[in-house]
Amino acid sequence: MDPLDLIDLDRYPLHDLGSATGQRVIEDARAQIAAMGAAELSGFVTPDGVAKLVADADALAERAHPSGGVGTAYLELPSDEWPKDHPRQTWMPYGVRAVGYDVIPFTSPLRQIYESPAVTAFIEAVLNRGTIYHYADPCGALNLAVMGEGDELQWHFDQTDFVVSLAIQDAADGGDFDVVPLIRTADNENYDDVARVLNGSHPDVLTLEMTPGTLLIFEGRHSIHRVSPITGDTLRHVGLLAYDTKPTTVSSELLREIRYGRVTPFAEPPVTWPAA
Ligand SMILES: O=C(O)CCC(=O)C(=O)O
Ligand SMILES: [Fe+2]
Repeated sequence: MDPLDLIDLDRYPLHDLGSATGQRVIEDARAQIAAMGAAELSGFVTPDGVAKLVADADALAERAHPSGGVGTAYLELPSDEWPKDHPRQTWMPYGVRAVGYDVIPFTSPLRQIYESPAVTAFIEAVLNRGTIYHYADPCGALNLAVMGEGDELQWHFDQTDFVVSLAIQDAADGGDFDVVPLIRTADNENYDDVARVLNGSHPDVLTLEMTPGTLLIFEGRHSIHRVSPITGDTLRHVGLLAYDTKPTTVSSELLREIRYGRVTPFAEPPVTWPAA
């Protein structure tokens, strides 16, 4: 299968980025990122493509490793120097299940989209910050994030410059992607505003639609965001496509252990699950 068959090439001509439509799509996405730190590309995957991604995600869900507990918005252990009520000391619950790249079969349409050179070239063109590479971590390069009843992701800033996510299936209730765009800069943490987000009183929280088939190119380092708590039986499925501006970046063993429940990746995606 050609993964471009899953993409709406009339709206997003990945096979011909030099065309007028291709150039306009890139310009629009860049303008969205400049204005709000995120480009939300709805209908990137066709309805037929989404149906294939949903079937694949439902089959892959049993391979997901659950992790959960509490975390801060800064994804690190706070120093004791911060007062107890400071955003750096504010702990919030999270729960998510992750299917790692090493267990996603070669035939998976999500994997094929991620590995498509045309998809990488498109994201690279939108970001306009030089060459990007697939993240070199054997577990972290591509994830299917599966979230069900009770799962959520706490308010946080990402530690990478950008994240690309592909919305596959919505939860019945909750599971919204909430964001306060560009709330901090490299030189101004803006803790007062962050505190308002964490205590629920910030007036400018945006909820991004993320209808299935949407590709979101998101600069999460300066835009605080969360996935709201999920209720109901329908799983929320999101593909997380990781890239880096360097070709060799990998995750720490600690992160792998927590997120995937293993430090050593599978050499090849297992054919059956549990792996023999
Ligand atoms: O699941 C999502 O939509 C966002 C995930 C996210 O924020 C992250 O992995 O850092
Ligand atoms: Fe994030």
